[in-house]
Amino acid sequence: MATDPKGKSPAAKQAAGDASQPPPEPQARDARRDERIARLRDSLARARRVCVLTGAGVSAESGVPVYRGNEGLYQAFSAADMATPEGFARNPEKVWAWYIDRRRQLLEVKPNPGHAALARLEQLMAAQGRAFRLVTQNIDGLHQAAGSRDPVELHGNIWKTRCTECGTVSGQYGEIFEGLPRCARCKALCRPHIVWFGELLDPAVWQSAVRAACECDFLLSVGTSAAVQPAAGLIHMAAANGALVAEINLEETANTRWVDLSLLGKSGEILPRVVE
Ligand code: BV8
Ligand code: ZN
Repeated sequence: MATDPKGKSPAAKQAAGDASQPPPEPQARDARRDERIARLRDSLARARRVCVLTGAGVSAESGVPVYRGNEGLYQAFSAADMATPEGFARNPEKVWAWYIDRRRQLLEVKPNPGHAALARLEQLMAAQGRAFRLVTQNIDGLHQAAGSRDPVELHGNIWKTRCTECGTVSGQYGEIFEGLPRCARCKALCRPHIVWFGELLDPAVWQSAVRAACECDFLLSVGTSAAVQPAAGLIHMAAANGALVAEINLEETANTRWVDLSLLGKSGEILPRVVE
């Protein structure tokens, strides 16, 4: 009898919502969703140490494009050209123009109820003396704009730049400029302070994410395809350390079949109902 990372039986898979079953009637579907939202709320209420991992999906309802899928950024732009050190070396003007464009778009958007619910959950848990850590793959800064204090930004932040020579990090929200930015200290070329493909994450940042995932007793994955390493590995680390794992995502991911609780839908609609 086939099992998966959590050693689940077919019956357990059924309970967690196995995709091979015909889709239930709308009412039945909503009833199942309500029941799952209640289970997620209860599990969160019982958890002592919570880690939330977010991806681009949590910002989608704010109008920020996700990366993959038909509407994804990587449909229109090649990650190899725009999100690798080699691409930047080949054509820094093109890469900066792309990031400045994305900055301009971000000036037009606001955090959505999903971001707000996670900020509220952080405050609620702090008030109850329970541990909470938000770890994000997003570079858009919308968690902070919603009031989340100090999320772990695994892949950097679009409003920051870094000197390619002396490594000085600078920049702040709202900065828009033409051409290539130069380092205030050594006048060398600056690059976006973002982790590109083929680049290691900042060791201190990664260490705090690993600690949050390995020490939590409940990990909630929200709006990520879990397609990018090492970030996606955090979900497995939490499971391997005995944590309950839940997922909120618009569509199925590689983890949907094994997590303890899967809620398919929009995080901006589901999270506010989970964090009341
Ligand atoms: C590294 C910054 C060591 C740029 C990003 C082969 C196998 C395994 C790994 C590798 C491999 N080859 C290379 C690797 C390593 C590579 C990797 O994982 N590649 C993948 C693609 C296979 N990883 C790296 O390179 C990392 N570094 O490993 O260093 C090393 C060194 C050398 C060689 C090997 C290893 C660095 C990774 C960081 C790259 N930088 N972004 C920028 O943003 O411009 S990653 C990029 O993808 C984003 O940061 C993003 O966060 C990340 C993950 O994407 P998601 O956030 O999940 O977004 P996605 O669009 O995929 O999914 C959104 C989901 O939301 C969807 O499922 C959708 O259904 C859902 N959704 C949509 N709307 C909603 C919603 N959900 C809820 N509500 C909604 N409303
Ligand atoms: Zn410098």
